[in-house]
Amino acid sequence: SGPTVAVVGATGAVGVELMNVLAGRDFPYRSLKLLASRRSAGKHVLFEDHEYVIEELNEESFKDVDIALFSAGGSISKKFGPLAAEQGSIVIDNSSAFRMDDGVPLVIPEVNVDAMAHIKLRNKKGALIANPNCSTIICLMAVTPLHRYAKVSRMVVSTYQAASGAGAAAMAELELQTREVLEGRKPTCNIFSRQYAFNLFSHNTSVKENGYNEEEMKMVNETKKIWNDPEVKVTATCIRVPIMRAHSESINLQFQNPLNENTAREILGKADGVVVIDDRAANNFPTPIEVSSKDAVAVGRIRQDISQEGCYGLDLFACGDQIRKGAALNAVQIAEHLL
Ligand code: 2RA
Repeated sequence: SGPTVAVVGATGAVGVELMNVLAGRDFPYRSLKLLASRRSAGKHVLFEDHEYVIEELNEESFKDVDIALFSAGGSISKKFGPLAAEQGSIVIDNSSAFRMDDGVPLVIPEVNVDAMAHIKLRNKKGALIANPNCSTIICLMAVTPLHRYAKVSRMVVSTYQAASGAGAAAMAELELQTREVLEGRKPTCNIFSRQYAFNLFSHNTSVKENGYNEEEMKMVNETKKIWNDPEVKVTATCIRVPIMRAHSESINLQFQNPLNENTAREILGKADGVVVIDDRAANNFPTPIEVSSKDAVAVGRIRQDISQEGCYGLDLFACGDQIRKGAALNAVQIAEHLL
């Protein structure tokens, strides 16, 4: 009796994780349809003791599909997302195609689930819901509980982003290059135009007129939309680092009301989807390896910002799995709120 679900981009890193999360959370789908490009069509996938054949995505794919989880890149979302919604599917899109469109909710369930309150399966009406960018999700999971308490007036984020954000091929290239460099061979540079192993570089998205790259402007613009606060000041520097699948973020906050570090630690300790790892004596704080393949965003290095007066500033460090909470888990949690 549950919804019919389609996964668009079923063979990609996020597509595979979407299926892991659907299974892991026992999502009550009545039937599942795996859609991908012609290249992958016909492949057999065993999932939850059932053999699926991947189907080629086309205009007819969304008939009788209640929920369509898209993670196949912006052009596929632009081409098929609205069409699926017109045919009555509720589309949860992982790409940036519709995130800033008025009327398209941009949702992190623990942060702003009210933004999608008007969309339910029982309405029998198609809709588009956008999944925020992974680095935005990880940041706002850590910061929103504090924002609700003391209202953030300015946020400065520096990210250390994993290979998975650039796809499975980037993860494979990082592994290959690491081997090549250790063996004294010239690193193979197909995905990025420079050495990635034992290196780091400014995020690979294009740099705009104002000197910010797309990834940084996503953090700025998506934060304002998700918090429904066009006045909040946000700036970001996004860096790609040689880590497999979890993003790390250094976050500096200025609040309108005072917030002391112990209260902040207490608030975060109770926040859904967040774990606090903040042991100064043991110098034990969040690491990307420890959050990989886990649901929760880990937060630590919680301390008063000594460059700000009184208790109006805080510094934090957060790590979160880019494929999971940064994409697949968040999308499935959105789907759960449609039931
Ligand atoms: C990245 N946020 O990490 C992008 C992926 N969606 O490159």
